[in-house]
Amino acid sequence: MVIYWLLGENPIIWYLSSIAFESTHMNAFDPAKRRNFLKKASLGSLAALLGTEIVFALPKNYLPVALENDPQTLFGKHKDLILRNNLPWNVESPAHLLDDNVTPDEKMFIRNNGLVPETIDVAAWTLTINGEGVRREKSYTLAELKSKFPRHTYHLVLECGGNGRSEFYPPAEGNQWEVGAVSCAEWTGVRLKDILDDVGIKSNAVYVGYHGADLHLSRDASKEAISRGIPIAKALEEETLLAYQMNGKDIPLVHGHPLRLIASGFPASVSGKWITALSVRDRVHDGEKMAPPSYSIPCDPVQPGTEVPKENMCIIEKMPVKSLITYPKSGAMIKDKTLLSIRGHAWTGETKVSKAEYSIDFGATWTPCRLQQAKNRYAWQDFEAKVSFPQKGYYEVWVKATDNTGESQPMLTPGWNPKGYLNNACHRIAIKVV
Ligand SMILES: Nc1nc2c(c(=O)[nH]1)N[C@H]1C(S)=C(S)[C@@H](COP(=O)(O)O)O[C@H]1N2
Ligand SMILES: [Mo]
Repeated sequence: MVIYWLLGENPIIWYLSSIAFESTHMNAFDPAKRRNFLKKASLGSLAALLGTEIVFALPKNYLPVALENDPQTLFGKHKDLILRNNLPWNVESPAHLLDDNVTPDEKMFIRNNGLVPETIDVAAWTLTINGEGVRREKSYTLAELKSKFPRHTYHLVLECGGNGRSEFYPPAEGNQWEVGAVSCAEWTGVRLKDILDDVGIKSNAVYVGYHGADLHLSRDASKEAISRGIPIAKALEEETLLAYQMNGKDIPLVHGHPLRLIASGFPASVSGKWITALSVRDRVHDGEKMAPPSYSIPCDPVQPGTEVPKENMCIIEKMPVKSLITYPKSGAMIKDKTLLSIRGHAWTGETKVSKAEYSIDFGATWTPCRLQQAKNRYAWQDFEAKVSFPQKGYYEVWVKATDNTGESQPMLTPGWNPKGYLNNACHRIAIKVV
């Protein structure tokens, strides 16, 4: 099937609906497609979808509520986001929807380990700072946090440690993320450092662990869904925030309303949502999913498929340099002798990205892209280039970023590890010149 794409002067003339490297999205779970389908479906097929009889006839045009629980209806997500799991909710964005410099709420991936809190009492919400490393344990209301401490705004990348997991072989269990478990939104809040100054931290403080309000999947209140943390040096960085706003508004519920830790540059699992308490620890925090193999990789490289003893695993800290081509969508076709505009973003857990290059010959030669400066540290940097092709035919456009330490992206999936973290291989898109 051919879809026509008419964007004024744009050289892209159409996209093939399925072409190499377009992911095999689970269309059966695509909310929009599902809804359209449901509108046309007979009661009999609805019953099949529900897995049970519909005893009383539904009024005309009514959909069973049970089938309305999708990320679009529940969380206002874009209809083309990809559902990876619904218990817990894990939803990915396709690369071409991440084209904005600031990721809008509706295109932002969702990663949950437990259940999204059902009700949030903003007026009664408190943040407690406790642990072996604090001088005076203290609690703050949201109003106190907002009035007592200066407000700061940064553009900050959140990338799931498992982004790109689907490429590892042998496969790693967990959400089979392709490339879209990453976002860069504008976060506003108070610096964690200012709060830690206010409570006073002792010289034994080495780590800050978070506690959130989300329930464990079992609904057992004595268990935590996740409780990770960051070394004290990371906690004291200027960009480490306790955020109460995202993109100029209250944080959406699914992204951590009313208070979220943001420690960009590390795997996003340290950026705790629905924060009720932070513990300043005198040891590496030992909360849920801190211990290997969670968010850990072999300290030394291993042969793919190796079983790695826990004591040989190291907790992931800085995320590696990476980039994403967000325009055009993979599968674009252009007319011969026209230039193709490409663009996307590059980011790193280090200080900054210094170079982005593209290749149309599978990495044999590389040409620099135009690379923007970051808005601030840990913001992604936009790149763009105008690509010319020597003749008609099938091409792949690859992009490779290099950071200020000289580290660059590998072309193949790097460093196999048991849980499939840190795949920062170059992103590539398919292009046909016709
Ligand atoms: N309280 C809490 N915080 C959490 C999580 C969670 O399950 N519960 N998931 C973490 C993980 S693994 C990721 S990748 C990010 C995802 O953030 P997002 O859903 O806002 O995109 O949140 C992190 N913070
Ligand atoms: Mo994650």
